[in-house]
Amino acid sequence: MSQIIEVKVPDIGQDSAVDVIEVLVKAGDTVAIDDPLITLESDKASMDVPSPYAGVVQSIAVKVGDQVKESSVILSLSTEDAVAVPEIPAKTEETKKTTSTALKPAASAPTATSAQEKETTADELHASPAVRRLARELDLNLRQINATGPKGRITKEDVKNYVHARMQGGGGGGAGLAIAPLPAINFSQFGEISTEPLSKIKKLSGANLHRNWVSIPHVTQFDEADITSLEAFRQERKSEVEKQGLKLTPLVFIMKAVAATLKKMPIFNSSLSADGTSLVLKHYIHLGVAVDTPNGLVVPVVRDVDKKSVLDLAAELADISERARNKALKTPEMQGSSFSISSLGGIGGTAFTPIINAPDVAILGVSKASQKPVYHEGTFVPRLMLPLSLSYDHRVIDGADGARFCKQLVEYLEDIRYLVLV
Ligand code: CAO
Repeated sequence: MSQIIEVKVPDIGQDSAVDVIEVLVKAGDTVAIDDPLITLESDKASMDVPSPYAGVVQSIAVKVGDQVKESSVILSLSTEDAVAVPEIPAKTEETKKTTSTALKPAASAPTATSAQEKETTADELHASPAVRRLARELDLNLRQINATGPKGRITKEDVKNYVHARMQGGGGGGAGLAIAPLPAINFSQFGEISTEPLSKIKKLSGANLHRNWVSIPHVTQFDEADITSLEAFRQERKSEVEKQGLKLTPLVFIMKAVAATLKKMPIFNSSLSADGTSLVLKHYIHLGVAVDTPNGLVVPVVRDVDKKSVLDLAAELADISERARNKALKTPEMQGSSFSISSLGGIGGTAFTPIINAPDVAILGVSKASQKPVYHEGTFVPRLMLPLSLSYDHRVIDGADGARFCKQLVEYLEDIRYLVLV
């Protein structure tokens, strides 16, 4: 008959509370006797607490950051035959500071484990015995794994992320390139540190950005557009548009001008086929617009930009950026872009090199417009100049076309009346 049993912290060889630094199981997991449940850490050592029973985890009573002592409840387990095994001591990983009296040694840890742990400890890597075991089973070198746990500790999640990145062709080795992996460094040796996990968005976009950066030969073309008259028009219309609850920023005009330029130069609105032998030209203009959110960068897509008015675009931009920041975008809303724009113009900067949002073949970076002296008919006149940075895939687009695209875009921005002719 099954029964519910509370699993408690065993004798850890000290009276003071220690930190829970990793919870290795979740409700619903099936565990065998001796499977590690949580990892504890004192000032001097870390240790896994193994399961004294086989069963299914019902609920977890601790979380990372909690402090526990001997007899604190860790979790409840439903077991079929709750034959109590003699208390299994926590398995210790000695750290640099460990003294012989610190914590109870790992009675059941095999000698090979201890030898391996000593070797990596000497290299200042921090990982629980369970994580070390997992890395050994997968034949991974802990030194290549990025540590995100407290005090520079490599967690089980770090090992999983590393394997995931390797399977996608990224990770420590650099997408099949002969690049030396970054060493794992224990930064606490240089001063106080704290560690925060990356947000889910950052982990996802990071992997994509890395892939795009190393796999696409980027060239960035810089240019600037005189938007003095565009800005005068925008200021003129701004308050009236605001009465309709809309915000008229330079970006919506830039989107229209980009759409018109893409119509003239459709190669910028294409994707390279998967085998790299042909171009897929898109007969729609869907623009990905990078939005800065507290959780990281997201790129929602504004569809059919060429068919929408500036006011439609202002409304849609406000809606998607608001929903992006509230994590309310649906996955299809972030798919299908044919070209992207990353605007840092509301923040500042004079130029930057945006990373292409594959499978697009180009992305436009927009920086902050500023007043500059421009030489005109024998004299310097103040003009509002908008810096543009176009990154393109050099496998698809030649340098001359990169320069032509910018020239055309500048022409549209300098006299937006042309946009009505497109
Ligand atoms: N030059 C000068 N001023 C500019 C400008 C530019 N290029 N672009 C915007 N501004 C002004 C706007 O007019 C507005 O001022 P007013 O209220 O006085 O008109 C102010 O800057 C703020 O604009 P905004 O940023 O709120 O609006 P936007 O339409 O320009 O941009 C959005 C919307 C969602 C793109 C933006 O908020 C954003 O998230 N940008 C960051 C994108 C990003 O992170 N890119 C990097 C990706 S790579 O890591």
